[in-house]
Amino acid sequence: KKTTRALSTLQNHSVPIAARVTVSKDESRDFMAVFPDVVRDLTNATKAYNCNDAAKWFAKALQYNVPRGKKNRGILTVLTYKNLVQPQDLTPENIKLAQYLGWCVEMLQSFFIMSDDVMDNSTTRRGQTCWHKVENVGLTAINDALMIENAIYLLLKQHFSHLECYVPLLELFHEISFITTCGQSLDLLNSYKSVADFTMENYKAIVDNKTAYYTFYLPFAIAMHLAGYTDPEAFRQTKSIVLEMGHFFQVQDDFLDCFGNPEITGKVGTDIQDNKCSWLAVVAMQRANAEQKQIMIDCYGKSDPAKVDRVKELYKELSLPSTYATFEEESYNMIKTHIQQTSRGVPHITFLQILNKIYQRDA
Ligand code: DMA
Ligand code: MG
Ligand code: MG
Ligand code: MG
Repeated sequence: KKTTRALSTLQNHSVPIAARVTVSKDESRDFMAVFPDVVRDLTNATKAYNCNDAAKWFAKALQYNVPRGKKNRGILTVLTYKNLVQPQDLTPENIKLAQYLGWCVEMLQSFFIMSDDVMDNSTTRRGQTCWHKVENVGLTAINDALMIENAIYLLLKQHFSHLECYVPLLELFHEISFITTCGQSLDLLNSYKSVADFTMENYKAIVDNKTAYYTFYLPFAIAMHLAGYTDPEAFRQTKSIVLEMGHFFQVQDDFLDCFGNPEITGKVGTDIQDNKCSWLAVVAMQRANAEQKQIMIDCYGKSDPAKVDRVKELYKELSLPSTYATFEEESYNMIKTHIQQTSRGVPHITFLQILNKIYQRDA
């Protein structure tokens, strides 16, 4: 069995060799250039099952749902891989493998957001109509999401089954998908509770599971496997840092749901209407006096636009935007300190690049 060799000295954390790679327009363009190959592989596979009409429809669903976002998770996979291997291992073949893995992560993301938009009753995503709201799609979106999810395993088999990392990759995709669905379950179950019962403890369980694992741990861990990492301690240290980043990332998502600009985020928020246990709602309830708590109880989780506005007003009265700014800065500093304390595995610069990319994001 072949393996794409890792630089063994990096495993005990010495000088990062190829770590000067940054997120550039080129990186994004190179990544995008592989997408037509992905669509071709998958439509050919669909046709091979004698499903020609399905192949055509699937190509449409892939084009509409997979490549339109920021592609952070896919590009993160490629960048991390590039940072982990020796320059001589950065062959076109190995880079292409990392890009394929990146597209597998993007497909997982598409599967989750297509399903999430049905469950959250959202209307826009990535600056376009949500797939299930597109004419002649509707609940077909559920099957399309399942096709995209399961197509990940066709790609993995086709391109990775000859490598030693194949089984660890399969296990990671499966395990992290399961964790994410557990998080989505907690997210939905909490939204059936009264806002008065939201707690920061529950919030943490929701966001770590629904977001942090698949957004940050999955890209790092699969890149480490592709680069030949096997030291469990390196995976453990990576996980503890990237889960903190993921938590921070979802707090940002919750803030942007209410206070972001839909022109920039590409989506219109629904957390207040959906009675979500969001960071803003939890902090508001912690801060509110009896009268303000009553406003939350009366207005939160209702679709009436006047009630939604009242909640937003209350968030401002409670100075949540400035609390958020402070939280963001403190989290940034705390994660940075934590990164500096790690001794094994991924070079610090890789984590710092990603942290700097998400710090003060507006989309
Ligand atoms: C994000 O939750 C989690 C997943 C698994 C998509 P969310 O509903 O806050 O996401 P968004 O704001 O993108 O709809
Ligand atoms: Mg959701
Ligand atoms: Mg949502
Ligand atoms: Mg959100």
